[in-house]
Amino acid sequence: MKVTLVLGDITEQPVDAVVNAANSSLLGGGGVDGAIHRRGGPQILAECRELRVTEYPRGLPSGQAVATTAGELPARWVIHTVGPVYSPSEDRSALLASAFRESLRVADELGAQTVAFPAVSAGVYGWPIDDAARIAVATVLAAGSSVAEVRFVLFGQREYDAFEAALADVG
Ligand code: AR6
Repeated sequence: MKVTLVLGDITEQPVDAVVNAANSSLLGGGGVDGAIHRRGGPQILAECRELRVTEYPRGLPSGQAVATTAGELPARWVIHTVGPVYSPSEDRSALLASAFRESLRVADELGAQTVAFPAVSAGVYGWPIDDAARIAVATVLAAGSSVAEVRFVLFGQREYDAFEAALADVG
């Protein structure tokens, strides 16, 4: 698996699957979630509503992932995952790792070759970026996925630098 870094907007990435840092409701929100629904159009939300009626009546639990169409995005699928809210008093890093691992498991099921990830949990959910980057990079490299390219799409230079350092650390 090749891991690449891009400074930019994940909604502009021509990849097989874009990962969304969603919340358990699957019904949209701010940050990257808001951007994906805005740029992807109403088809994504319609499928999310359907998932709430069928598979996830109580919402998608933290650490899990599920796919929908990508609507009007230049991708085939959106893989919605829910990262944990950062807690300074409780170690939730296993849930953050699970969000990346489960997203790749869904990508493998779909047959996706290229997958773009944002820095899940590192925005509204408050995860310190250096630690979030370390967990993200280590988890995708250890996942044993058939995905050919994982592209981390970072929205700011600080996030990009953190991922670059995390990637350098693993050699
Ligand atoms: N492309 C790439 N990265 C982005 C984009 C974009 N268009 N927009 C924001 N980011 P966040 P979370 C970065 O808050 O912390 C939502 O309301 C952002 O700078 O989107 O997992 C959901 O509905 C940050 O580095 O996700 C949930 O309620 C990273 O994406 C909650 O936020 C993640 O920030 C999830 O919080």
